[in-house]
Amino acid sequence: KIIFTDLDGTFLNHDDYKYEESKEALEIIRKSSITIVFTTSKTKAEVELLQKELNIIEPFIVENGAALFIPKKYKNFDFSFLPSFDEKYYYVKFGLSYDEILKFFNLIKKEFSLQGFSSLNVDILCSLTNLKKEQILLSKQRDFTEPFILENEKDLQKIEKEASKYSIKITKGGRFFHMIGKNQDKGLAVKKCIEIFEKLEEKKLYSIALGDGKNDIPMFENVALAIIIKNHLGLYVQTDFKNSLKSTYKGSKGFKEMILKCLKKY
Ligand code: 2M8
Ligand code: MG
Ligand code: MG
Repeated sequence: KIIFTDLDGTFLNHDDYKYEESKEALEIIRKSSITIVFTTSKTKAEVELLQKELNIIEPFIVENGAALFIPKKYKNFDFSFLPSFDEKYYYVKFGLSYDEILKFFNLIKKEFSLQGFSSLNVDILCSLTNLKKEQILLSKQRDFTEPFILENEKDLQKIEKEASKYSIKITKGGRFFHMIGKNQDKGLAVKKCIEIFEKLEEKKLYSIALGDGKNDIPMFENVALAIIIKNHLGLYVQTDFKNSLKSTYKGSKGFKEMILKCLKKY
């Protein structure tokens, strides 16, 4: 088995980013030696801090499927067929570089009054997100994508049309729009990750994905079982995916509820 989970609004509560219940569920996942892959809009730096707090070393997917990072020597598999990112990780890149994204962002930001993580200051970002200053600094360490707010959501279609000329598209997280590469989404990264592990383990893996947002839909479409977590507004994201379950609770409590439900069966 392999589990992919979104962070904000799923593993972490939307409002306070707490994860007490998820930590309890994580214990069960770890006891069963199941791989858990954080699949998030967050940056590599943010995920590394969370993994450190949880005392885990696992593969992860950052910035809306922009890249998959696999720790070297993870479960003693030989990942050397993948490019090396640095001394700690192998990686697969699906997104564009942050420079390429920012070049386009800066080109259109005046016309549409866009404000992004690159230009918003730390205090404003703190109040927009409820994150602490140290956490915001990590979220500003971006490698592939730009989260932003726009004055008028009616401009979205025009922005999307412009973006497509630069191989860029727009997706939405819990609080922000995200400018990301045309060839990336959480689904493609999840698919590749499953492929890599099935090849190494020489068997089919049962895959589960948990998420609460629109950007999680491609991830749902690439796993055996999709678990839709109730979002902060009390709603479920719409998907036609047949094999799906819905949580009763939001955020971390919903994560625990559904992990208990799914892992009990095995
Ligand atoms: C951004 O992502 C969330 C994910 O749902 C959002 O769009 O609301 C990211 O930029 C991430 O790096 C950051 O930690 C998060 C904070 O809420 O916002
Ligand atoms: Mg989310
Ligand atoms: Mg997310």
